[in-house]
Amino acid sequence: MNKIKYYFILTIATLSLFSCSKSDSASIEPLRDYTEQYNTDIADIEDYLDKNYIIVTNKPGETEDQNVKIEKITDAADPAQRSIKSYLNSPTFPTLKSKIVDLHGVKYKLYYMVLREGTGESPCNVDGVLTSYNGTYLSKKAATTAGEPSVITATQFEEVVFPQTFLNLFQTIKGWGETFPNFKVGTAVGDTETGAIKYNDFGAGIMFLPSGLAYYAGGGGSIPSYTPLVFSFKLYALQRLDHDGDGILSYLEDKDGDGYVRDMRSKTEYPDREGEYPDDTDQDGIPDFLDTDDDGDGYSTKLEIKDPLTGKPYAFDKIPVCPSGKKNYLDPTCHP
Ligand SMILES: [Ca+2]
Ligand SMILES: [Ca+2]
Ligand SMILES: [Ca+2]
Ligand SMILES: [Ca+2]
Repeated sequence: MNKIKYYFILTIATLSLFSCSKSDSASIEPLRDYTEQYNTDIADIEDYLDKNYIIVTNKPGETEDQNVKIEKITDAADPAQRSIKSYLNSPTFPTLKSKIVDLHGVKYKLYYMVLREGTGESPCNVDGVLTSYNGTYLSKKAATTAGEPSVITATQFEEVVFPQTFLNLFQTIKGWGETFPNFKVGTAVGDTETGAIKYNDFGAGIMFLPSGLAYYAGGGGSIPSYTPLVFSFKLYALQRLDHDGDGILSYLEDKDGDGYVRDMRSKTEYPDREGEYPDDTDQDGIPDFLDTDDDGDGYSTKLEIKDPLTGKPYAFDKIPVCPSGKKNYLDPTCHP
C-alpha cells in the first residue's frame, strides 16, 4: 500500500517537475514580457515574505525533522510570528538570503531561506539531488470593494516525503539548480534492522522562485501559468553526473570553480550575453560539461585525458602534450 502511494507521488513529481507545456489551453496567449512578469512576481513574493512566518520541526533522526509550515501572521506583536522577511541576512540560522540570477535579460532576485546548511558536499547546479520537498504556488486574491486588502495565498501542489530517485538539476526548473548548490548534504546511515536509510544533518531550506525561474507560461501539472513557486526542501544526498560522458564529472568541468556550469547558447535565456563563455575551454559556446572535445583539437576529451597506466583521467590542467606540442593520446611519448 505504502509503496503504491510512493509511486503515485513520484509520478506526480516527475510530471510537474519536468513537463514544460500545457496542451489543453484553449486560447493561445502571447508570451508575457519577462521583465513585467518578474516585477509582478517579486512584488507578490516580497508581500508573502512580509506577511507570513515559519514553523520548523526540530526532530533529528525523524522523518519530520526540518518540516516547515508557513502561516499567515495574525499577531505581529507575537515574537513566534516573526515575518520571514525579518530573517534577511540574519547572522544565525534560520537566515534569509538572496542572490541575483541573470536570465531572459532579467536580473531575477531569488530569495532562499537557510534553515540549516548541512555538513557534507554541495551539489553543483547540474548534479543529481535526492530531496524531500513540498511545493506550493502563490496567487494573488485582489482587494475587494468591501475594503478587504489583496492577499497572497499559497496552494500546495506537490509533496515528496520519501524520495526514491535522484533528480537531475540540469533538467529541473532553473530555480532548483540555482538554489541547491547553496546547501550541503548530511550523513546517511542504513538501519541494520529495517534496511531504511536515515539522513541526518542534511541541508534544509525554502526557496521562493519568480515564475521565470520556474515554469513561466508553461505551468506544470496543476500549477497555473505565471505563478511564483515556494519549495521547502531537505537535501538528503547528491549524485555527481557526467553529462557529456567524457569521463570527467560535470562538477569538475566547472573551470572557474563557482559551483555553476551553464549552457548559454539560448538567445531567449541569454539575450544580452557579453564577453567570454564561462567554463568553456575552446570558446565555441558549448560549455566543457557538454563538449566532448573541450579544447577543440579534434581529439575527444575522453580519450585524451586518460592516463594509460592507471586508466584514470588526468586533472584538467595536465592533459598530456607530445614533444611536438600536439596532443595525441595514441603516441606513447606524449604520456608522462
Ligand atoms: Ca564530463
Ligand atoms: Ca563555473
Ligand atoms: Ca567548448
Ligand atoms: Ca580535445
